[in-house]
Amino acid sequence: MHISKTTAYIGLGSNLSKPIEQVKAAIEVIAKLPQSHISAVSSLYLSKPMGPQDQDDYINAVLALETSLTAIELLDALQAIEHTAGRVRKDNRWGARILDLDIILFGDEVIDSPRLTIPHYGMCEREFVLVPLAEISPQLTLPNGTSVKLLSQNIEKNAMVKLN
Ligand code: PH2
Ligand code: MG
Ligand code: MG
Repeated sequence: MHISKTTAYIGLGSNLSKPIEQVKAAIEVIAKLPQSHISAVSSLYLSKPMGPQDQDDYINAVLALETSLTAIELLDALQAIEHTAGRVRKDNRWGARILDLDIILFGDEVIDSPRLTIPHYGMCEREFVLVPLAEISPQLTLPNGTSVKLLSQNIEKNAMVKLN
């Protein structure tokens, strides 16, 4: 039987406990998810913290995952990976974290549920999401038709550095 796949874009971020290693290790774990395969991985980027400034710079990246998991199944899997990496959920909005895995886009789906908002609510204001996303998928548009490349060209870069 043929099971159709959706392209999900996942944002990765870390600013604790060797962030480059955290992001690379997370990519290896995501590569082993069931019913899924990675089709593109962006460069790693070194970005200034958005939010509280008394925290270290972040390593960010975005990957494309072809998956026949549902969005909620993917969210469960990503939260399990965050947990295994040692992430403790606490009330620190925009604070330091070992590993953050966010579903940025899930095909053309628009989801507004208690656990999941897709497209990711902050993606259009974040250089560390838009630039790596446009790097791996320059033709991509949001469900409302907006060009990701145009958004990435117009966003303030905040001295973000591409590492590789
Ligand atoms: N994530 C946050 C808060 N601030 N700043 C950068 N540069 N990169 C992030 O991934 C990030 C952040 C909460 O998820
Ligand atoms: Mg996040
Ligand atoms: Mg998150």
